[in-house]
Order: sequence, then structure tokens, then C-alpha cells
Amino acid sequence: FPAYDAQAIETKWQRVWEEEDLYKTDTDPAKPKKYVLEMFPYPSGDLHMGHARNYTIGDAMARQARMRGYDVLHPMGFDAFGLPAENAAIKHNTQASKWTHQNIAQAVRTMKRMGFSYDYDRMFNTCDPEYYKWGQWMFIQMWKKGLAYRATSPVNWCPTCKTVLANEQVVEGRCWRCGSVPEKRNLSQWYLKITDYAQELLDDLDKLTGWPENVKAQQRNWIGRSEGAEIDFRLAAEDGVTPTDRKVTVFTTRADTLFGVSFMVLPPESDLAAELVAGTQYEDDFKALKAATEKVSAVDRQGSEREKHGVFTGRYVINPINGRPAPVWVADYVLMDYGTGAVMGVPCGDQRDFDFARKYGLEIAPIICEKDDPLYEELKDEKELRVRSVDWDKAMVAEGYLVQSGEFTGLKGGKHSEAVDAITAWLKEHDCGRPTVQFRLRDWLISRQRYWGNPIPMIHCDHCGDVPVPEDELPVLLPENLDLGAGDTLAEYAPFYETTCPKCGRPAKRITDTMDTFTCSSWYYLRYCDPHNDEAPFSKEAVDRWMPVDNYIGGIEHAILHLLYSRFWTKVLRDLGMVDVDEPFTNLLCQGMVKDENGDTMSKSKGNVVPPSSVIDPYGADTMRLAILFVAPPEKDFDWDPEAVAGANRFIKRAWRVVWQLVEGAEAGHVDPKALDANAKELNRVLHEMGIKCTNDFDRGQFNTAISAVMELTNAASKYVNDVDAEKRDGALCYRVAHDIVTMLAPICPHWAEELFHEALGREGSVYNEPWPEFDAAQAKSDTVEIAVQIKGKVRARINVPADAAKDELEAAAKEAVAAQLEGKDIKKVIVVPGRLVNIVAL
Ligand code: ANZ
Ligand code: ZN
Repeated sequence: FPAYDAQAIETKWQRVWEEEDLYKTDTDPAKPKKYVLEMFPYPSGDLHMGHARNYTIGDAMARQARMRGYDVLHPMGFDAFGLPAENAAIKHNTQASKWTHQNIAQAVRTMKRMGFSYDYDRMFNTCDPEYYKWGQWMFIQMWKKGLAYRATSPVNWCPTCKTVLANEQVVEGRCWRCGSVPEKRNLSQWYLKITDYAQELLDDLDKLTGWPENVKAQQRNWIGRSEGAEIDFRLAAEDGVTPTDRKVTVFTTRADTLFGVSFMVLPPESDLAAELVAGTQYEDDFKALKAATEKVSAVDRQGSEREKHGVFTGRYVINPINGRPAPVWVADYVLMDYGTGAVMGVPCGDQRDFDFARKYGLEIAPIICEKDDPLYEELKDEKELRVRSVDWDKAMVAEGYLVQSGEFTGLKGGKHSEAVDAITAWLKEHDCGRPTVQFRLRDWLISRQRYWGNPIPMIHCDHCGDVPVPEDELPVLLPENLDLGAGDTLAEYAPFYETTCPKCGRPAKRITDTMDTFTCSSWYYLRYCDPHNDEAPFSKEAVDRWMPVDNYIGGIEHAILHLLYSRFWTKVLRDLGMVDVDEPFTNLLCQGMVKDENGDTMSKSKGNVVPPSSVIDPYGADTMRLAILFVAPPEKDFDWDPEAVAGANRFIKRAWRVVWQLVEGAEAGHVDPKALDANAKELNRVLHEMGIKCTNDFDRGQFNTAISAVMELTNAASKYVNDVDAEKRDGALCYRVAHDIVTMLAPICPHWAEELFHEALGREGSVYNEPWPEFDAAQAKSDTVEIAVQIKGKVRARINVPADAAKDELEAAAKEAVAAQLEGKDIKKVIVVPGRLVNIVAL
């Protein structure tokens, strides 16, 4: 039989598959559907190992689903807008589109070399006007519904990328793309109202049972729902005690601690704070704090470890529940854009307030105690604030009971406690507070001051304000002939921005911001359902057929960016009547990282990148695919190991040989399990046992163990052909085993399998269309089982017995096996557990 020549086989079948359009999606409504999708790449160069792993996982799933009888949609495309293209264009003095298309062409070549079963007819790039036109159209629909708006507020400006960033794109205080520390700037920017969907985005996470817990936890955290209360304090006049009409409202989750308020804190950005200190002795300190705080990120400001900085304003507020004045401070640990932007300081219940009080010598009034605290005994019936300060070394964060809290003394306090409810009710009754819900989630800032993106389809007219571009004039085309190398920007490019107002016809200016690329990736999975539609983004019929995506595979780094935005976008389109699903992705698999041999992440700057071609060139794509799936479960990280590749190659060659040996003189036919001799019977048993295991593991996405199962079957087959002469073998069984090894490996090593399917098994058509084999649990059972023989609970022997042996047969066999040890002993009792053990109690 022929030697395994990976290169020849792979080029041959790739050509045939392309000629025959093998991967064109058929839509057969009689079949159940499966939509398998890998997160599409940003075309910044050739594909790397992370992509190879991602797509190999998806390809194996898609191919296997098809063999299992599903109608499969398995598309691919490119997330083609974005800053790297623009930066490369500036650097190499070329056009962003040219650079992008070159990279796309290279990536597609590599995808084809890897044998991925994409429906290439459905491929598109988000920078295609036929695609981004609909992104603009959707923006306008959102604008019409009030879900897109423009606002001026302090935003994160990345000095390196020269654009603003969304909150989600500031990761640990740094630009997600380049790592620079963003500056705060007050700018007029465009937003999408994701906060309208905060509650639903949170609630629906519970429906996503096919998502990893950690991704859901990250989203929950990011959405950050807090139940609490707003409480109004009155600002005191300059005497510090007389209430004025001005209210300062705080947000708290701990209304129960209201009697322990010893100060109020405003953030340095607060206008009220600036007003209070204006012209006073505190003004200089305030300004210095404000300037210093601007340099610190929001995350750092709230970090519990960080030293807190504050200044007094000279003014007081009146606590609504007991009329006590509390000094108003300004401090950097309070944020302007959370809650009401004002905090009641309760050092006894909050560690940050505690640290602050310690540093500035403010009261630490004990108003909540644990029952075993000596202070509790002393204060448990105390309603007045008698002990005003304690010298604890940290705040009381555990749950306790209220003390020194007026009529509420004795109630159980803590988050969501009866004391919270009681005090909130009191506040409501007295019209100085109310229950509220806060979310950490902020609206999605989508405007970018960069060229290579989807233009925001709006026009600004001095008379009419912001006016959408008429829908029949879409798309607003991105001009291709900007000289980026010479510093051209859209904002300065008159042929782009000069226009007339669609409403009044006067000269007007086009918006020159482009949309965040995450808008493009928020609905691409819908477009794949109907990619050539030029009347609509997609037809309802097409998305009804394919959505939701059944298996979505991609990196964990998108846990709150892309995966949150896409959920939001789907819900918006649902509310526009365009799709019926609430959630876009039913099952999510976040694949682990491929690290270098030393466990370091691969990166160009470290020079430790292993390009896919370094494996495909010497070994072929099938070895690469097998190695990637075999070394680890898909969600686990793994360290790149050349030995694993060599091992995978050895197996693929061995399996090749075994298949050829099996088919020697064999023919397809009916296997009668009863007519098999002992050797054949055992091979048949392993076939069914491993077939079932492989199938189940595929279903769970555990490709590594699915492959192990095929390896075991291959070993058993190898033993059979070595032990039994060709003329004595069961031909039908041999053919079936060969066929099943080939078909079970086909999703993983498609070229190898296709070649054997045709040449060794003599079949026509494609193994891609071959139904997945069926296995029989009854035939997987062994005729014999191994059981332990114990004497007084200690294992003395292991014996093989017929699987269906009766209890007395087992007992007899066990006694015989340990006859020597039993000699001269008196058997008191025998316990038989069929299939497991026989325990003999002998003295
Ligand atoms: C008084 C209090 C007493 C608080 C206590 C906590 C414990 P979450 O759960 O994250 O919603 N807070 C409110 N607005 C803030 C802002 N703009 N910047 C910084 N901190 C702010 O947190 C709610 C708590 O965070 C609120 O409850 C408030 O402190 C603080 F024993 O109020 B608390
Ligand atoms: Zn106008």
C-alpha cells in the first residue's frame, strides 16, 4: 500500500473540494440545524497558533455535526476595520484597505491549507461597503429609537491611539490595544444606550447554561447591579447647623448604617465641591487634589490598597435621620459617575471610609456590632449616639446588630438586611430617601476619531442639529484616497465632510467620527445567515433558520467586550422586529491559549511565535490539527511542544498503515457478532466501546479523549491484524473497523480521511458527507469482568469471570482462587457483589 504523503494528499483534496464546492451550505429544512462559528479574526497579518487552535476546534465540531445529520452553517470572514491597518498604512505609506486585503488574502490561503470547511461563498469583510452600509442603517434605526445619542462628558482619550475609548476598552486602567494610560477629556461623543438593557443583559445570563461560569461572572460584575437607596441630606448654612433648601443626595447599599455617618464625601470633579470651596481657605488644597486626581485611573482610585487623599470644604450637611451635622469632604476614592456622585462616610461599616477617617481624624462611631463583641453588651439597648469613636483597627464588615441607632437599635444590619428595609421605609415616609437600583454599566461610547472604520451616518447642521443621512443615500462611503502617510484625517478632508443638510438643504458638515470596530463585530453572525442580501441586512427567514449560533468558539479576552456588545445588539434588533432570538450564542467555548515551550505567551515582540506553517510544511495540516486537539482539552492552555507534533504524526502514519492492513482482502458486509471467533469478538467489542466513547466525547467537545478512543481502537485493530493471518480474519469486521477509524478521524484529519475513504475503502463522494457510524452498547460489553477476591476485606486476588455469572458461580470461583490462603480456616460468611468483588470472612 502507498506511503502516507501528507503534502500530496492535502493539495489534491483541497483542489477537489474547492472544484466541487463541497462546503457550500445546503439548506434542508427537514434536517435539524447547527450553526458553528469561530470568532472571526482581525487581519493583522497571517494567522497564528491561537487562530489555528480556535478554527480547528470549530472545524472538528462543524464536520462532526454534519456527519451526525445536521444541516450545518459554518462561515468565516474578517473583522477588517481598525487601527492596526491605519497605523500600518501610515508607516508603510500605503492604503489601509490595501494592507487589509493583502492580509486577508494571506489568511484565507492559510485557512484553505488547514482544510477548514468554511462556506467561502458566505465570506465577507466588515470593510466591504455592502456590509458596513447595514451597520450605518442600524445606527440610524437606533438613533430613531433614542438608543443612539450624542453627549459631552469626560471620556478616556488614548494619547497613543489618538482616539477615545469605551469603558470596556480601558482594561486595568490602560488602553486595551496599546497599553497607554488614557487621559480624561471632556468631549462631545456618540453613545449607544446599552444601559437601557442592563437588567435584561443581567437576567438573561441565567438562561445561558451553555456558557462558562467565569464569563458570566465577568459580565455580571461588569453590569454591576446594586440595590440600595438614595438619601437626601440638607446642606447646612455657613454656620454649619442651620439646614438650607439645598439637597445633597447620596447612593448607599447600606441605609442601615445611617446613624454612623461621620462625614460626607464628594469627588474632586464635583461642581458642588468647587462651589463650596470657592473663595475660601480650602480652595487651593481642593484644586491641588483635583489636579492630582486627574492623573489617576478610576480603577486605581477605588483600589482598597491605595492611600486616600482628601480635603475639607469647610461646610456641613445635616443627617436626615438624627439631625446631626456631618462635615463635607472631597476625596479621590469617590467617583463622579457612579451612584449620585456623593457618598455618606460610615467608617464603622466601610473599610475605605474607615481608612479615610483614620487618616483625617474623623469620628468612627460604632453603630453595628456582632453579638459576641463586648461593645454589643454595653450598647445593645443604647439608642443615642453615646460612644462617638472607637479605636478599632478595621471596619466592621461582618453582619451584626444595630446599636446607638434610635428606634432601629437591635435590628439585624448588613447588605439587604431588615435594618436596611426599615430605615429605607422610614426615609421614604419622611420624603428624604427612596429605594433605587444602580448599575455599574455605562453607555457604550462608539465614536472614534480615526479614519479606518465605519463612518457614523450623521450630518450636523447649524440650523437643524444632528440629522441622519437619508437611508437611500447609504452607505456613507469611506474615501479610499486619503493620504494617511501625509497626515490626512477625515476631520480635515473637505470632500468627505462638506455636504448639505438633508432637512433644510443648507451647507452642513458630515460627522467625521467612525464607529468602534466592535459595532461591526456585534452583528456579523447575523449577516452570515444571508450575506448577499442587498435589500436588508439579512432576511428574517434566514436568521430564523440559523439563529442562534449553537456553538461559538473564541478567546476569553472577549468576555465583556464583544460578548456583551453582541448580546445587546441582538436584543436591539429583536426589539426592531428583525430577529426572534433573545440571545445570539447558545453554547460558548473559550479556548485556552497556546503558549511557547516555556509557558510564555507567544508574541512578536518576544520573538517566540510558532507560525502554523512551521508545522504544516514538514508534517501537513492533518498532523497539526490532530496535535492541537490531542494535547489538551479545548478550554485549557497548553505549552507548545514539538514532541507532541511528532507524536501526532507517528499516530496518523500508524493509523494509515492499520487501515490499509485491515482492508486487505476485506469487503463491506454485515458483521454478525455471534459468528465471531474470540479475537474478532474482542476487536468488535473494542470497536463499539470506543465508538460510543468517541461519540460522547465529541458531543462534549472533549476532542483529546475522543482521539484517545480512536487510538485504542487502532491498537486493538493492529493487534488483530498481527495476531490473525489475513485469510482467517473476519473481512466484514475488518472493513467496518477501517471505515469507522477513518470516519471518526475525518472531522480532525479530513485530508487523510478523504484519501483513505477513496483509496483504501474504495468509496466515492466525500467522507465529509458520510454519516457518523452507529454503535451498539450491548456489543460494547465485555463477556468477562475482573473482580477482586478479598479475605476479611483485604484484596488477595483478582479473577476474570463471565460478566453474567450467578452469585454461587462467583463464590465458587473466588474460593478456588484463594484456596491456599483459606486452608485450615473456618469460613464464617461470604459477601458477593456481582461485577465488583467477593469478600470471604474466614477465621
Ligand atoms: C454607605 C456605606 C456604609 C456604604 C457601609 C458601604 C458600606 P456597590 O455595592 O458597589 O454598589 N459609593 C456610592 N457611590 C459611590 C461613588 N460614586 N464612588 C465611590 N463609592 C461610592 O457600592 C455601593 C457603596 O459604594 C455605597 O454604599 C457607597 O458606600 C459607595 F457600611 O454607603 B456605601
Ligand atoms: Zn439643516
